[in-house]
Amino acid sequence: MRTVLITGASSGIGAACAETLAAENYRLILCARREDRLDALKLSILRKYPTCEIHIMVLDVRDYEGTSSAIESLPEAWKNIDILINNAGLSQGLEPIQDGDIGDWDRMIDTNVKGLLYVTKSVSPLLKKSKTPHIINIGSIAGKEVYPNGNVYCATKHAVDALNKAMRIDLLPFGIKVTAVNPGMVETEFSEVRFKGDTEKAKSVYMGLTPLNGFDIAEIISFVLSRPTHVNINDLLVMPTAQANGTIINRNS
Ligand code: NDP
Ligand code: 8X3
Repeated sequence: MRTVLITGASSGIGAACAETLAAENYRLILCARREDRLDALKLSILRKYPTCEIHIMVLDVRDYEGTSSAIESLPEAWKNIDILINNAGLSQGLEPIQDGDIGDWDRMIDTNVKGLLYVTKSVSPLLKKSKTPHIINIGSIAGKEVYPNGNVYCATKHAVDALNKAMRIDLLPFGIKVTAVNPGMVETEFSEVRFKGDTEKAKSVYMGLTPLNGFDIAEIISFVLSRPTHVNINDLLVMPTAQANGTIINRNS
């Protein structure tokens, strides 16, 4: 039975990964800041899969001390982590650079880049002990292209793209697989967070098309994790059929 640590498990892609991997008999360490959400997710997974083993870890990935000590002080039975899904992330605002908000920039850089590094540094010593170690980094089409007003969010996801490649080099001697899964538009709480609770604006992002949902991404991650030991999927870009690239979208589909 493999143990997977998922950051950003309280919502969207992370929560869908938790449910999908529970169905496949993985042991789950679920991390996020919102404890009530993690508790509710744990209960709902246990209702469906009563034998699933779940450990909840409340953490803010921007806090290196908190993150590293939470991982160091995991109960012994939960230290055998095989898989890390670096999924926690967010976008804040959608303005041109000259009008950008410094607080928004800091939150994106601190979460998407520094947070991902802090978690990876803290979990790597445990992954090195696994027979099937694997890191999955959730990047984005925003890490492959830059779109208008996406500036800092795109920069953070380009950094994830670079770190994904860097991890594959640095962790090669330890046999740790490293995969980037880069989605296009996925309907989650992402746009609500980007537009700071403006649900109407968030909904309009997905108007006239069928976006991906969290389970579309979770199923792909499950496939990536199911490859034999000698096979690694390095980098994967997945879009809704109605989305050609970062900006060209068919809203009559
Ligand atoms: P959601 O907003 O639904 O989920 C984001 C998750 O990240 C939440 O569980 C949130 O938990 C967690 N999170 C945010 N900040 C922190 C923090 N400081 N510490 C710990 N956890 C944090 O969005 P998605 O599921 O869509 O996003 C997941 C990932 O997918 C992100 O990296 C995003 O950039 C990426 N992505 C999303 C796309 C989309 O269109 N939705 C497309 C491409 C990539 P909590 O608030 O409880 O801490
Ligand atoms: C999230 C999707 O299109 O806003 O990474 O970049 S997008």
